[in-house]
Amino acid sequence: GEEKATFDLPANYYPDKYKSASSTLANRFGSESSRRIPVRNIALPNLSLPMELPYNDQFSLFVPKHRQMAGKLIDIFMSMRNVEDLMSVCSYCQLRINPYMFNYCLSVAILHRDDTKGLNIPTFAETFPDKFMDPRVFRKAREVSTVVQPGNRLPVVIPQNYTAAEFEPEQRVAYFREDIGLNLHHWHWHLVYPFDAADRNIVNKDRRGELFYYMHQQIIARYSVERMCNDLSRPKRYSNFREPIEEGYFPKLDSQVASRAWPPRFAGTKIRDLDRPVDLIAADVSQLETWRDRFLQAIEDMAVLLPNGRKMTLDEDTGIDVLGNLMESSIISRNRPFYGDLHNMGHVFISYSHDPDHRNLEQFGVMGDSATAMRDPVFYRWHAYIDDIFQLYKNKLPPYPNDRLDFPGIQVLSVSAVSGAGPDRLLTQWEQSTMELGRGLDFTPRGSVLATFTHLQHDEFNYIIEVNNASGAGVMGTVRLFMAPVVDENGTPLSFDEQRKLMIELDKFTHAIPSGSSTIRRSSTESSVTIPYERTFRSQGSRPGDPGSAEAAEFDFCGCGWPHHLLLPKGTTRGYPVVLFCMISNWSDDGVSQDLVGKCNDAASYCGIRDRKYPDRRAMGFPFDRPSPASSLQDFLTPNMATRPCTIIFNDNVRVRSAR
Ligand code: CUO
Repeated sequence: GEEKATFDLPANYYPDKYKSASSTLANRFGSESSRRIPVRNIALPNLSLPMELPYNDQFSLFVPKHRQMAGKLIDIFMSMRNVEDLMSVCSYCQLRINPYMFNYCLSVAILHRDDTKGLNIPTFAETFPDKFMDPRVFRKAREVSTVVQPGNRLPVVIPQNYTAAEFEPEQRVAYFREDIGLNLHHWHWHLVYPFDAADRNIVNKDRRGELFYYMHQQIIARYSVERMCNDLSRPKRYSNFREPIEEGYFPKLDSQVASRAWPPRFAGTKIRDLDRPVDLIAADVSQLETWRDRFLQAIEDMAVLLPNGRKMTLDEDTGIDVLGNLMESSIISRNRPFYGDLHNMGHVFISYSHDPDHRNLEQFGVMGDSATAMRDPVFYRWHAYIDDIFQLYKNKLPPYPNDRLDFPGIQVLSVSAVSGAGPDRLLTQWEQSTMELGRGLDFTPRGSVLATFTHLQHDEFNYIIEVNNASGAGVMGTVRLFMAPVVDENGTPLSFDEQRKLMIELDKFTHAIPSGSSTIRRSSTESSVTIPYERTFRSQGSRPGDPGSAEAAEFDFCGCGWPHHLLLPKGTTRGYPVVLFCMISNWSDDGVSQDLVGKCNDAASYCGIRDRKYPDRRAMGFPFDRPSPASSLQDFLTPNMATRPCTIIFNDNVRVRSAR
């Protein structure tokens, strides 16, 4: 069962407006509470900067002023001498600081402090379910929780496809864009990689800029394949900032904190110059163009301008990391004044396009928040453009020579994917799952309220890889598994250059390869890209928030990882043709020797490893990150690679996920 704790606050911790009610507030959950925790009265740090954000406003990581305020609050949380002091300052903040900013900064601090790594806080989807689902759910949940006793409550059903009509073509991929697990992954990713903090170690993580490029490149590749399975073309990059944005988006989300509906963007909206004194934003569209031109110039010159006027070469090992850091524009950008804030401000311009001068007193749209941005079709158009800029740089690198691809002595004889339906037939369908809503509902009586929702799922499968090792000794290899479509939107075979950019990573792992012939078996559930379903959601099988349980803490802070239920694209009912690719590279050229015990290390491909180096020395996306003279995938293969045509067959039925 769930234990409730009450915090006993020093009287001066209550904001003035609550002072007279402080005893009532303290007792709000008193009757259910089994534990009272005294909060130490400490000398409070200066919180005036983070308190400038109004309590009921939205909070955006992409808005420069918000980023600064959050940076300050993270510093405060990081600098508390111990957990008791951190708890004191948090109790003080909780009724004063904007809840979204508070939650973000505290999560960053807990993730990065040595003394809080096992601390339990609820998952984000449970704390702020309003960022992830149809608000009608909350009304129903309120009815259920008021009228029905816990234990007899039926789950509330979150409808599928509630944001647009079926005749809107973009709606065919709404199941992907609006997937709760996918948006949680993106929020967690930006939590693990914050933009701003006085402690540079929090920001300056190993190959952070490159991972920004690669994780978002993979989002675009995966979304493109998802679209192609649904008879849509790949996303059109948003490159002309003066052109109307064709796609509209009506989010149908309510903010419980702001008591407002998230604003929509009408089809055909243009971004316009921003002048919003409340958010301390004044910026012209031409600013984006200036920054963009500077990026293009840097790639043209293969060198970036430093603040001291010198040029720094973009080399083939670190160039992508430097560019990624300039683009993401965290505090480790090499020259923020000159290359500016292109990626973040793109989010900002788009998210305020419905009210650029605040005349309608509207807050930003979903593109302004990393927890909601992936819902909007324009997210993928913006990031397709960002990716294009990175590809311009990659196109200037020489193709990998064969000796950097090959692994002498190692031959991959075959690869296949075997599911219950037989070899090379992969199955997908809808699945209905259940999650806990109780924590995020801001009304009493409390208690468990379950909600069911429907998402894509696949049948698990195994990779079978036949290897011959003629080197005469056992060796260590890195097995790299990718998948890509074989034909374009018109059914024409894809050129290798198009196909390599659509390669989605499925798994990557180190493997000992004995001398002679051997077989590698690997389950799809072990993917280095994904986190298990149970970690993305606390489903009914797990107990939400058992206080202090290490398991619960793992849920919270290893939340970064592609949701496993989206490992495979949807496919089609007739069967969608893809190619499975396997490469075994030489571990002595890729491996990183480091201790990985208990470090959230099972979704490293897109998320890295907490407090550790990225566990692969090769360029992210290797071997497909560079152009190649090969005209086809077959043409590209060296003996340590193999491919296999596969089919993804979608069954348009809903399976109910059984409780565990
Ligand atoms: Cu993740 Cu634009 O960086 O959203």
